[in-house]
Amino acid sequence: PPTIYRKDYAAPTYFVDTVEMGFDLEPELTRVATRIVMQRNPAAAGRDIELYGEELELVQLRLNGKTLTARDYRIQGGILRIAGAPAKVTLEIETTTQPQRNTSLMGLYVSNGNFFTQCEAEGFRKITYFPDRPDVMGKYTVMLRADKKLYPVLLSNGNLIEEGDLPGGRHYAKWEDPFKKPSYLFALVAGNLVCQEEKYKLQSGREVLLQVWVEEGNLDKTQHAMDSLKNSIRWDEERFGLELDLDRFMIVAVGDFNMGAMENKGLNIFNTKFVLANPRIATDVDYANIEAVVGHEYFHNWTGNRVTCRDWFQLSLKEGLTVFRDQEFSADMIGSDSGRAVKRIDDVRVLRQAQFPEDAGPMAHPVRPDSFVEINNFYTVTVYEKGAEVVRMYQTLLGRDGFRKGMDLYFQRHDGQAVTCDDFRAAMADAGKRDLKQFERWYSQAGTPRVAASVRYDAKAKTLELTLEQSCPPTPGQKKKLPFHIPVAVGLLDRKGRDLALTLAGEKTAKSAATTRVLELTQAKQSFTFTNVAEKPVPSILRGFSAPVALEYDYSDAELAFLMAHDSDPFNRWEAGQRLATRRLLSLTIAVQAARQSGHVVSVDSVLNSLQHDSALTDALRATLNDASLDPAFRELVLTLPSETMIAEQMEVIDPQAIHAARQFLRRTLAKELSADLLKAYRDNHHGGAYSPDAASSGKRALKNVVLSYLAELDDEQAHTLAQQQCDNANNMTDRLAALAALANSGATGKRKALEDFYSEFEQEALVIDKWFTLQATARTADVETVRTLARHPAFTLKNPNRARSLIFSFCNGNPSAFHALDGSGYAFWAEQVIALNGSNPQVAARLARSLDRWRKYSPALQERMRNALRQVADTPKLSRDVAEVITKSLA
Ligand code: BAL
Ligand code: ZN
Repeated sequence: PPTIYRKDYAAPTYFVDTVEMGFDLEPELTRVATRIVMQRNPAAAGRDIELYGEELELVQLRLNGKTLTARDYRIQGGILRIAGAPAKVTLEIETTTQPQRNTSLMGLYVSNGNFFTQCEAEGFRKITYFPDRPDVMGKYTVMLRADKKLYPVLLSNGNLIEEGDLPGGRHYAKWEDPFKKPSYLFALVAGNLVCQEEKYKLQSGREVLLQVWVEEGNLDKTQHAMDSLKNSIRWDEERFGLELDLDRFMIVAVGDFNMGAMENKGLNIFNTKFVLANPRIATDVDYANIEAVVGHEYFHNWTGNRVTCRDWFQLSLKEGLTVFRDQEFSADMIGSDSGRAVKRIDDVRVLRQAQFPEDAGPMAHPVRPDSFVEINNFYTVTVYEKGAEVVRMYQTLLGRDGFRKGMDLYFQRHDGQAVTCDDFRAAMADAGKRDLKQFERWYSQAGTPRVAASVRYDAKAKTLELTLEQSCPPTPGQKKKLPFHIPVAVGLLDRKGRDLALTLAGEKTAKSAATTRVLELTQAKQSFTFTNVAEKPVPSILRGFSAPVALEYDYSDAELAFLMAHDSDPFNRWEAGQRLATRRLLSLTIAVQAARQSGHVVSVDSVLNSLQHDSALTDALRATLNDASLDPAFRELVLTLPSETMIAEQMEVIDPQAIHAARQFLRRTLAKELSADLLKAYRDNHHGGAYSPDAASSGKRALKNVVLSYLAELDDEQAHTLAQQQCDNANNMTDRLAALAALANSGATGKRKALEDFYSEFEQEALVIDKWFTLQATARTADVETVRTLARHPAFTLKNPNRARSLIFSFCNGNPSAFHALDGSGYAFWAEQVIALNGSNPQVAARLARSLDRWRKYSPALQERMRNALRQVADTPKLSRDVAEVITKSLA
């Protein structure tokens, strides 16, 4: 399949004014009649009309009233071209599609008997022939016709302008979207659905109708999504002055969905996972995710819909920006400073866990990619999460008010347009009167920059010189990197752990100088001198994670423990603990490897136990655990050791089993050493009473449940009893699931029964059964045979993306020591699943295909087995473009 390059961008040959569509909805064969009024782009005179179409039956094509025959157009490589058309054109196109047979979940498809669409990025071309590209925007009127009994609800974008009955038990609804939009924002829903609705008054006084549509039986799970929607509307008014521009805003939940949700204009379609919640079925994390995703899709109404992308290389223009907005929304909804910090740490954890590895692997790409084979493969953590970090850096550099001015200017300039990342950067630079030329490299260069920091204290001169040196490893197609423009937030702590007031050389000493300064690193190597530094301080660098870089600084264990105890910046306080734990985990991993190599007959544990005891980490964790002045949610984060994936990223050659053994050993050791403190923390944070998902309550539950997971490491009667009691008495899914996980990872006698009871109780709740599969796929005792057995369970199906993710993805990505079994059985299983998914749903298949993309980081023996599995997939006939791109790049 061909590669598409950003540099080849050409404006469309024709622009669209209006689009009228008529759908006769039938699951087997849906007829779509489309009338498009178009005008030639004056800059593209003499060029063909270009319409994209995939898997369509073309029934009829008329141009300005005249039926075209096969001689009047060409269809090649998914593009229908008409040469010699006049400047003003009305095209009438009749196509048919087969929604029931559409397992790709792109275009028009059927899920549980209802019709849904997904058009981003290039799904509209599976509905009709169309200039299906984001820089072609038109005004849509849509007529839906369907059987009234089977499909009583007919929805599309914008406003309902007409509805009524038709002969033969059918009915119709006509929708008109007052705003012009690109085709990727088109949507329709038809089916047997019910809604929770509310009138909501905007700040301007205008009243709008909000609806959350679900299948009957789920109406008791919509309140949180509705609340989140109202909060989102209010937040965007307050923080960015952006008002909902429609009279009606709808969210529809669907059980079969490739992504999390989709921001179709006025008709957001959501994966049920990000809509449905009540205490019985949803965890605290689910509640938080629903709020974030509802916010995210709503915020797209301005950042994405009103101002959209010129081409798909600019995807981060809307995604990075909208993720940043949803992160800020969630942080503001928590409200407290400590809550904001917890949210920040969570977001950075995701970035490091998923994006840093992507940046270091064969699929590494810039936030604004230069090329792709299949755009679906570029809905990545780099475009989304690193993109959000790039947007956050504007705010760090310009300040909150400066950033707002930049946003205002962006909308002033580009409302109603399809634009580029450069346009956004220009708005920020112009509004802030800043030179942001070099900042462009965050968009064009892939890879995670390293920043190495060192300090020199001059006691006599009372100065501290901080030297920052940046570099960026090579990535595919980019050998050499130029320096980035990096905001580095810095603080200095005195001996007592207090922040020093900071003055840079050349500045006048202010009485109340700031204690955190944002230094701008723009050169490969740069030094900054702080004056009036009375004693040698401990530096706190990259506060709040002010840039998406890997910071290297040679802290001693004592300094890290000191920062853990004192840093006023909660992010760096947490970070110090993570550094300390990583250090310990890496040395334990090496010890495991050494023990293995020396052919020790004794257990690995006894070798580790004989290592010199290092109490720095234990003492620091104990202090944090017992510090009641700290937010429980923050304490939970500190107590959570870096994941196996995070440790793997620190190793030259990844050894999944050694990492696992080391981490488990450390968890067990900590559980033993801290058992009394853990038990106390469990009791202090264990409350009965009604469930509420608010940040304070969920923080307590998080702390209690991480404590339970430590206690469960002891695998003794006390731990089993605690877990069993919590499992039996829980009044919410967070506590229930945490207890079940503790049991499942233990030798408790009640473990089998607890899993069976859970299944029978929630058999009808698909989202809970997903959790049941995930829990077992990631359990410590799980191996590939466990997962194969579960895959034969009657409730398992590869056809439903959530279910496939719950078992297969969870095992391949979330259980590294079992997945990377030395005999290669995990890889053989992976290949089977990728191949099976490739036939039904290429987009989901390609996601799974990425589980092996870091294969070169493993031992030669594992590499060989992974390469074989990759080749097996590569050699599969009829490989989709999606999977082929991932596999080709992995093997390159
Ligand atoms: N635009 C695709 C789904 C999302 O990012 O909201
Ligand atoms: Zn988005």
